[in-house]
Amino acid sequence: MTYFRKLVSETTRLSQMLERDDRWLIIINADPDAMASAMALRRIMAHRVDEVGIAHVNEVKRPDNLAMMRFLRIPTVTLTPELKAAYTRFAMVDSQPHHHPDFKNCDFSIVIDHHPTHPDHPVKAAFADIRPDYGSVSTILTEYLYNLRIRPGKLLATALVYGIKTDTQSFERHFIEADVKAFSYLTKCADMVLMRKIIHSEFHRRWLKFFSKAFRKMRFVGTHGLFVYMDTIESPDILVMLADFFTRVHGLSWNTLAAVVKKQVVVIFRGDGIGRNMGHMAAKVFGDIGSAGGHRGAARAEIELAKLGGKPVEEFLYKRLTGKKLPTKDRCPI
Ligand SMILES: [Mn+2]
Repeated sequence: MTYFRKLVSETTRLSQMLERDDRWLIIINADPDAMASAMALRRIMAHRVDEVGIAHVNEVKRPDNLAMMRFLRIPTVTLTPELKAAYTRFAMVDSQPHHHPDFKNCDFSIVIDHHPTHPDHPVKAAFADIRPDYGSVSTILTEYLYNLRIRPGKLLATALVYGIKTDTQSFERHFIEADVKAFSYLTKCADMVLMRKIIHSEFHRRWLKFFSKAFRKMRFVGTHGLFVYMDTIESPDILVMLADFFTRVHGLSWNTLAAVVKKQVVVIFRGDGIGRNMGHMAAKVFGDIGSAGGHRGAARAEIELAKLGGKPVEEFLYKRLTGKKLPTKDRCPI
């Protein structure tokens, strides 16, 4: 057993906690890493205890997360007091008890996580394995499976690969060698067709109408910029989704998507990280009138609609962004 680190004492202690009559509930804040890790822990517990359930405290909305639940058959359900009452023991993966108000009033016996610990909130679980250096909890659970000589089935392996991939942003964000090893080990058992299906589930059908509107209303700014005003919408998530989409267009180096959301003018900035600094741009253009700032590649501004004094929003934003008057649509280069 040389491929992954040895976990003799951990797996022994973990196994000792699993008793025949117990009904375990694994509680998560559902994202790909949490769901994959919960599936792996459930696999470890299966056949050793009476029952294992998975419950999440958040609303799962992202299309890739929903695709993952559907195609990899992840049986997670919304946590309710009634559901909780049906279980005798509680475990948590990819979180710590102080991370979410709905985790409170729950006595966790197992916590496996990779977020940094907080001195004010020590984790008191009987079994706690917290490794902030790891890129994903999916990696930690892969090591547990390996040490317990459990070969992950196709769906579990695919889930763990996707967990590692999302948490490390395909190894663009922090990771350690164990994450790479787990990824390479798991891809041998994973289903890459399902994986692609999940990765490519980026948009909801109900979002398509926003694309058609954005394409109609887009205005190029200079040679590499794009500005789109989306009128009034219900959620800034739509702007983020569109702005992220436009970053994938070759020849555009930055874009700005704006709309009125609940009496606030919300402006989302996305840049390629090479040219203009979006954080500086947001602060410079809107810092005097609202909250504005962010990073080199992504920024945001929010301005109270009332501060515009009834001025047409699109004209106001365009003038601020370009210093020029809003051209009539037929004159506007698209
Ligand atoms: Mn994670």
